[in-house]
Amino acid sequence: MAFTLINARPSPYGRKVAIALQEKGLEYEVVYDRPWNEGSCTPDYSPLEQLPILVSEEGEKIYDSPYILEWLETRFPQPPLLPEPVDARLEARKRQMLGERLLDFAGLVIFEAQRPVPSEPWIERQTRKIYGALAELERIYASGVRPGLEVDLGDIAVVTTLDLLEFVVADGISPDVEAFRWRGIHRALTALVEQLDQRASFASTMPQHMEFSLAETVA
Ligand SMILES: N[C@@H](CCC(=O)N[C@@H](CS)C(=O)NCC(=O)O)C(=O)O
Repeated sequence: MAFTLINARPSPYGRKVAIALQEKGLEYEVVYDRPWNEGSCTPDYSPLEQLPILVSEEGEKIYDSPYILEWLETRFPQPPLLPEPVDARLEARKRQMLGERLLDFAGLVIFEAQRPVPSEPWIERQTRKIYGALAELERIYASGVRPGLEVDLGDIAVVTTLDLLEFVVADGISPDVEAFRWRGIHRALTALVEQLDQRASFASTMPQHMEFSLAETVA
């Protein structure tokens, strides 16, 4: 079965899906779109008007990255990206949730910074959550609870988010936000990223530059 993944080159949400597809040995082609700009094809595929969207060979349109990951895990359980035992499964899900919410809060800060007059209290509020999520993920990974799988959905969500925090600053999408820094500060997270980014599914899907204007979306 060949899938089509509608994605944007820098998107950490789409990267999670691409990694899961590769880990499961599923064939896919990528169509790149700019969901923020006029002429985007994204609204044709999702009422939520957001990437990523996975289109099956039969034409089923699957959207929202946590749901796409759930869909893939349910339809293609082998090789598993979640451990079978209930406690380990919930633990991996917790890391996935923390990685995904961390990304959401970073997104709020990035978009707020694009506004003509950013709200400092709003940025401070989201920044506290970013520090909190990073500290909690560091605590979890440093405690060595990671289960037997080589990679799981928790790892995928956490590593794609951490890479994105660096990428948005390096690519000029975001100002240099102190709260986005984690490499060398959180040692367990640094070791995790250094290890997994060498894996083929991660190395081949690193975020890449794409021309678009976020400022236009909030002006
Ligand atoms: N909860 C969604 C968020 C996806 C998301 O924010 N995608 C961005 C591209 S990276 C997008 O399509 N933004 C357009 C918009 O929100 O209008 C998911 O996990 O798939």
